[in-house]
Amino acid sequence: MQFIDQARIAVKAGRGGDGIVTFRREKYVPAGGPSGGDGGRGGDVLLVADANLQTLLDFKYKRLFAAIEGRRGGPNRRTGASGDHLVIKVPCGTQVRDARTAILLGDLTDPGEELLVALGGRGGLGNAHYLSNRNRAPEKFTEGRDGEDWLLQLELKLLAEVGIIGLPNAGKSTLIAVLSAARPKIADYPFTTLVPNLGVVRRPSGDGTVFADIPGLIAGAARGAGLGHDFLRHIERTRLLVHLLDSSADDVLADLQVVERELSAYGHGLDQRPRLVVLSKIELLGPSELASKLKILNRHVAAQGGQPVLAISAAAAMNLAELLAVVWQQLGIASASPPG
Ligand SMILES: Nc1nc2c(ncn2[C@@H]2O[C@H](COP(=O)(O)OP(=O)(O)OP(=O)(O)O)[C@@H](O)[C@H]2O)c(=O)[nH]1
Ligand SMILES: [Mg+2]
Repeated sequence: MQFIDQARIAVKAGRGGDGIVTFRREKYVPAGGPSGGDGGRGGDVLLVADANLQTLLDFKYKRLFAAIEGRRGGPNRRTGASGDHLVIKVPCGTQVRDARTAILLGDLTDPGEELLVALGGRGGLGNAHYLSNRNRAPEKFTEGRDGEDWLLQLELKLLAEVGIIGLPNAGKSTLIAVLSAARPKIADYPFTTLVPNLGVVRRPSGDGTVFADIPGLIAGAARGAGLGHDFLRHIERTRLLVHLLDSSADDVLADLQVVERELSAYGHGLDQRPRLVVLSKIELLGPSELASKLKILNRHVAAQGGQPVLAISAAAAMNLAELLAVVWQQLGIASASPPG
């Protein structure tokens, strides 16, 4: 699946229908009065957040959205039908800006949340409106007004509560695959993940929490190196970062620090975000090697006031319940029972 997170679309609301000029023609009524009805209102354009969408991919192919025009007025003072509103579905987490000024128009986060982006034109007035004592047979009417049109910039920030970060090949995608129903590509080479993967992990309460697995970060990522930079944006809104480290690396502390530097270089508060440092692939290590790597990491993390480093294996399903228990605790979600 291609991941599109920015799109530019043009929206146009419906024009109002014109008012019309008619006169009553009835048997036995010598001079029927003006009876032209008003035009109907043009349809509005609305955006609505839809929980079933994950990307802005649809907008790659369709960029013009126009609502229906109001109908002309009818005889016998009948008002024309209003144009239907056009409702455009966008994924939750879509921010909407006026493309010309970059002014933020709205932020559609909750499912069902709506934003009116273009107001339909008012209908014109029919000649029945202009009846007066001075003019018993007005020929005057007005045209419908144009609907608003706007150029919009859409930007999707994935709404995940937990972001899984780390160097390429650390095992991030493997972890989200064992914790959730997400089935990202996993392979033994760096930069396997090219687009963020979202997975819903069941909490003890049965509800889901969205985890995001993002492409690997490398030195210079915050300045644009590798693939990670574009995607750091997606973890801006997470509440917790799970920082995975490949335990088979020679210098796990250096690996940890590379990513830490990128988080602080990127800014936006990412280096202040609560974080769990997690050593992965531990079934590959002997007990003494594991203990010494944990010791080195813990010394560094404790100096920052961080949580103790966790040791897991996604492949061998080791300590995953313990990891989740700490995640729920960090998010303030109570565990149903202590992990066993
Ligand atoms: N032995 C072992 N191998 C693992 C474990 N977790 C992941 N791997 C392997 O590590 C390699 C990389 O795993 P991925 O999950 O693709 O790593 P990633 O961090 O998503 O990598 P990028 O997407 O490239 O950043 C794959 O060959 C996995 O099979 C583990 O717990 N133990
Ligand atoms: Mg990956």
